[in-house]
Amino acid sequence: MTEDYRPMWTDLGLDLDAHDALLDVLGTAYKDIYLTQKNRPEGMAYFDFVMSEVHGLRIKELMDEKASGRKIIGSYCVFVPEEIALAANATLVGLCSGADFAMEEVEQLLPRNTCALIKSSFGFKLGKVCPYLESADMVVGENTCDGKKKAYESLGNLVDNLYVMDLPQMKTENGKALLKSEYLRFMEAVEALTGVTITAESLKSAIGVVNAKRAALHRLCSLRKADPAPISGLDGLLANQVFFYDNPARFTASVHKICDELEIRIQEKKGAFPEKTPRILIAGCPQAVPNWKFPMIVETSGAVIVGEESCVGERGTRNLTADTGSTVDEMMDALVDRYFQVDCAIFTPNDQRLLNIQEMAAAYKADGVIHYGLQFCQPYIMESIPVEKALEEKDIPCLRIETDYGMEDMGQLKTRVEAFVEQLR
Ligand code: BJ8
Repeated sequence: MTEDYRPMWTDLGLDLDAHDALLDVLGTAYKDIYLTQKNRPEGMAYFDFVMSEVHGLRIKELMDEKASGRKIIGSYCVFVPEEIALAANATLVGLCSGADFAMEEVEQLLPRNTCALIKSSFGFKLGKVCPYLESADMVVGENTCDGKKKAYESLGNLVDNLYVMDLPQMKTENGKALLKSEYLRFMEAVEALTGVTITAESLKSAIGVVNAKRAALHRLCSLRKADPAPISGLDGLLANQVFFYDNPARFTASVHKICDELEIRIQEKKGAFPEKTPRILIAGCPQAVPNWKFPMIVETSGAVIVGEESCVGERGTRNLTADTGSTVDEMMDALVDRYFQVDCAIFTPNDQRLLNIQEMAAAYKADGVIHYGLQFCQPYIMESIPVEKALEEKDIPCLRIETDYGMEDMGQLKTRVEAFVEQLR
């Protein structure tokens, strides 16, 4: 890190010893997993820098924003619209949930058979190691899966600024009406928090900013369709992870910069892996920072990941919001239309997700799909069976795996992935 941020972390109430230990593990993992990759695009240096400063400079920026009167809103789900936060002069950040921490304390509040992502969000709070959570003026929980829904009841006892958003479970007109009323309620809560009234102008501009961010990732995704893949899956995932933390305009510019470089690499047939390397699409649960375990296994087993059907990936960024509305209400409808298309497995039925996976597998010329399920995640594990069937119909091999954030199953996973990759050759 470029500076001594310890006074800032102390002010935020972090446990400095625990936080040092976390940064130590994170730094080593990043070095071992990311910096040992070969043939990386030069533009990844920006993302390396962001990661090295993810608890440092970026937090300092957020603290400076707070000092100037801006509010910070933390979120655990892609259903929380960043556009509404930005339109009210607030900043939305993703909250840490990608590593095990303080598990003994966590398991006093949550059953052991809770998914790693939920346990992690509690661990970062109980261990006092997430500066994003501690700097947030509002923490948004959402009624998605049962695990999260019930966990927020307990999280409400740990944070005093939890706001819970209800979400539909069915893609019906009633479901859409619920989403709209919840987005309007969220808008009011954000306005109350910031003291800023959202106007047609501010909402339009916010939609533009978030659309630009997503469009930059669309460009990156489409470049990953090339063979040889110009960028590794690990690096592609990293860009998708940084999406949740970085300053939006800077993120957009940095992604375009790397895309310019990738276009040249494609022309020169320069890849992160050789041409004809088996291509894998990952589908399933989100992989939040610093959950790099599974892509690392895949990409050290002779395959390259060319896309992520995940909320930290295409499910989260797939659609843009129409920016043709001229009133706040019209634009809120446009936001509802956009977010209502997110094909999270909490919806029933969720056939569109199967079609999206089939389409993605074809578009990315994937030789196989690996369905990534976090242990105890009922919605995605249940859906992995229809996903496998839908892929069978298209003659696309599918491997379903279940894992967590621990390292105990690394050997077993590697053996299964290697066998799968061998089958794709
Ligand atoms: S829109 S995927 S970010 S809810 S892994 S906590 S589903 S038991 S994360 Fe998600 Fe929003 Fe849906 Fe996306 Fe539950 Fe499963 Fe755990 Fe999960």
